Amino acid sequence: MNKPRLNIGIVGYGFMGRTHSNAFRRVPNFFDVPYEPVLKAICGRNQARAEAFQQTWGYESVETDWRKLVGRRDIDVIDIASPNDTHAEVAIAAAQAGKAVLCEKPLGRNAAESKAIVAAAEKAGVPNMVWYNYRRVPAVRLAKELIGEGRLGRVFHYRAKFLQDWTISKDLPQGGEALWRLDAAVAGSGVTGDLLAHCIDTAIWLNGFIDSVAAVTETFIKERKHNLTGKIQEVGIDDASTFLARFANGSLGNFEATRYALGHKALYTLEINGENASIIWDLEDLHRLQYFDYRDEGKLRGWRSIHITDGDHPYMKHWWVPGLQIGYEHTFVHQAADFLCGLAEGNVPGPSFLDGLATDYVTDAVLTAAKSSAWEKVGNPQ
Ligand code: SOE
Repeated sequence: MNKPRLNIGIVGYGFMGRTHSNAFRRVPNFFDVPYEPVLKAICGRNQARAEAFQQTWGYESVETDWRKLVGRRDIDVIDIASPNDTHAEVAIAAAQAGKAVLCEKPLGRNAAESKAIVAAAEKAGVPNMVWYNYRRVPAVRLAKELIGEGRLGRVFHYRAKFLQDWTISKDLPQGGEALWRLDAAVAGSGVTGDLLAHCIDTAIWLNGFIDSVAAVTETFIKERKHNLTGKIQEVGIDDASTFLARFANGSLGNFEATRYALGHKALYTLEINGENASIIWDLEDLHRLQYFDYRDEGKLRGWRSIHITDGDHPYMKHWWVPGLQIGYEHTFVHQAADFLCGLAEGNVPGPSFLDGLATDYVTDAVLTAAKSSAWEKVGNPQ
C-alpha cells in the first residue's frame, strides 16, 4: 500500500542540512514509518550551492528565500538546519503558516527567543521537535530505560562534559560560513549554547530539571579577524564553560565544555551515580554503556561494558545483525523515525520546543552566573 507523502523543506545546506537530509533519505529503508518522507525543497542563500546540494541529496526543488519556502502550500514540514540566528524567525513564521516545525539545537540564541518560538508553536498547535540527537544514541536510550526502571535508586551525582579542540589557534577567524559558531551575534553564545546544551538536554531528560547553577566561563582568545568585515574584532563567545548544578531531585551536577581541550575532537561523556547503580557513557565509544550494580553477587561485582548492538537494545533491531555497530548519523535517522511515527499518532515525542526552552533557561542561567559569581536560579519552562 502506498504511504501518504510528507513533503519536507529543509532550511540550511551546511553540516546539519546534511545530517537531516541523510536522516529523511534513509529512514524508510530501515524503519516502517507511516509516511513516505519526500525531500521536496532545500533552501539556502546561495543558488549554486543550493543546486549542488539538491543534486547530491535528490531534492525536488530549490529555494533561496526561506519566506518563499514557508509560504509554499506543498510543504508539510519545515526543518531548520541553518545557523542559530535564523531559528526564531523561521520557526515562528513556519508555525504561523501551520507547518510542523523541526529545529536544530539550540532552539533559540537565548531563552527569550525560545519562549517566543514556543508561544508561536503552541498558539498554532503545530507538531514540533528540536534535534538534540544524542538522546537517540541506543546506549543513551538504554540508560534512560534503566533509570526509568528504578535500577539506580536515588541519584546523587550527574557528571557531564563535552570537550573539543578546534578553536585553539589564535589565527582562526570568526564569523561567516563554517565559523559562525565563533560569532556571538549569530550563535548566541559559545560552548555553553553549542556543547553544554547537549549535555543539559540529556541531563534534564535523564535526571529531571535543574534548579540552580554556579558557573565560570572564559574567552581565551579575546580578538579574532571577522570573516565578514575583514576586521579584527572582539570575540563575544565563551571558549570554555564549567558549572555546578543542583537538580530538583536533590542530586548534584558537574558540567564542563570547552573547545580548548587539545586532543579531544568530540568527547561527550556522562556519568550518573545512584544509590544502587552507576552508569557511564562516552560518545567516542558510543555503542557501549558502562553499568555497575552494587546488588550483583559480591565476587562478580564490577563494571559491565555492555555492547549495545543486540536486537533487544533500543533501535538496534532495525539495523544489522547483533554485534555490528552503528554511529553518529543513525541518531538523526532514529529521530526522524520517531518524529514520523509520532506525527501519525498525533503525539510527536520530545525533545519538544518546550524541552528546548528548558535547556535554554539553564544556558542563560549559566552565562548569568558566570558574570555574577553567584548561584543563579534556573527559569521554569512549565
Ligand atoms: C560543534 O563543533 C558541533 O558540531 C556542535 O554544533 C554539534 O551540535 C555537536 O553535536 C558536535 O559539535
